[in-house]
Amino acid sequence: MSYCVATYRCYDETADFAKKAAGIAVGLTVGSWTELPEARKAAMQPYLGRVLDVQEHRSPDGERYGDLTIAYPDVNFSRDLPALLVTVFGKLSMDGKIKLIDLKFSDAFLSAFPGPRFGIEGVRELVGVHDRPLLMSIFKSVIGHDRAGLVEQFARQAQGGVDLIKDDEILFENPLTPISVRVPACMDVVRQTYEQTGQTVLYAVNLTGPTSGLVDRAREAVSLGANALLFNVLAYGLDVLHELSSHPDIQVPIAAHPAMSGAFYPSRYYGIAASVLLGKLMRLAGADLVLFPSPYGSVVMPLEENLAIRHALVTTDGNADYRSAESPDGLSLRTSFPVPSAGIHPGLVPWILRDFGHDVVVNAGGGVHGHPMGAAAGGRAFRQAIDATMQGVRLADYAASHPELQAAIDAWGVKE
Ligand code: 1AE
Repeated sequence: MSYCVATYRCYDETADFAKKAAGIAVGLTVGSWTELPEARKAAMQPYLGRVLDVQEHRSPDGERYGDLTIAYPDVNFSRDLPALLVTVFGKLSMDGKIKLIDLKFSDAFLSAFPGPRFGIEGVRELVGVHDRPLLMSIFKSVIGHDRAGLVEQFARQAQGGVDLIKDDEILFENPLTPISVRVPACMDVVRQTYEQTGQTVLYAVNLTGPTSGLVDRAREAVSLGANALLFNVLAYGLDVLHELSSHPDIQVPIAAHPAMSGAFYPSRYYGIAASVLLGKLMRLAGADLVLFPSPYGSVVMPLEENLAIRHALVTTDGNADYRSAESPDGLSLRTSFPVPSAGIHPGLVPWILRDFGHDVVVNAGGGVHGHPMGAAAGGRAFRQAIDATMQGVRLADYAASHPELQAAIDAWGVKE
């Protein structure tokens, strides 16, 4: 028998957590176990959930909670994320103060998921950068721009030495710059940049529109030269990401945007932990890069949660973290690039590298475009901040001989 295993945190001042766990294990699998005759019980045994662990705790501020770990037989659900999620947290997600805080998978379940097509190493290979964190900039204020405006903004970003440029997640198919216009236009700049500087830039074009047209639109983007995609995963569903990332015609990296994830992870009492939603599930569904709010910028997530996402995205020792007990083979998925984002400026780079190491993508929109000397200087300021940090030099000292970094520090400071 093989199982996928879910752990829940349940807040309740009076509940018998062991009883609660037993109720979940039965209720989400065979249903009304206690009312069944003995013969029927025996027949249902292979489908019955098992309580693996129940731990009672009190939070530092005095609230009583239980961590309940339950194993669900693989035989109960098909090998896809919707089936797993509906099994382990379908009806239960609406049943009181309960949050899904971890998921572990059987080898049989994992075998249905090729995971990221490129992963960290593959993305590094594409941009030809192996020895430093990557830098991504974000198109900003492009709604209402025509082709010329878009190209100009793209070129300025590329001149700054960024490795990736992503569409803003709110740039949808539109009459002025649909994929058929913006991909050829921006990829021309990618080619020119390569000819002039030898640097390859990935352009993550936002794949949008009705779900039924996504594969065709992705094919169109790729046939027009797109070398990466951006995808608002949670607006569509994790399984749609899985479909795209494993599609034979879509052989480009996919950056997963976290739009709407705040509806799921921030509450102590409800939803799905960030490390599960933006970590394990994004990686399983095939995201090569995963964006999420950092602990330092304009939209914040606690550092502890950031580190848990990072761990889920980059761990290669999946034996403990990804697999359920009956699954000895562990994890063979490629890793996904962590991309802590939102309100990032050069003065935060030392913190990003301290917390994430070198396998991280530094990502900024306003921090590039809002630079006092322009967007190209904005990119350069970030590259200088990365270089300084990697050399162990204080940003303020490095800035003395790097005017772009100095201007960024004057504008936004350095986080102490
Ligand atoms: C968490 C996602 C951040 C994002 O997509 C975005 O557009 C950030 O923009 P800035 O860097 O905050 O301007």
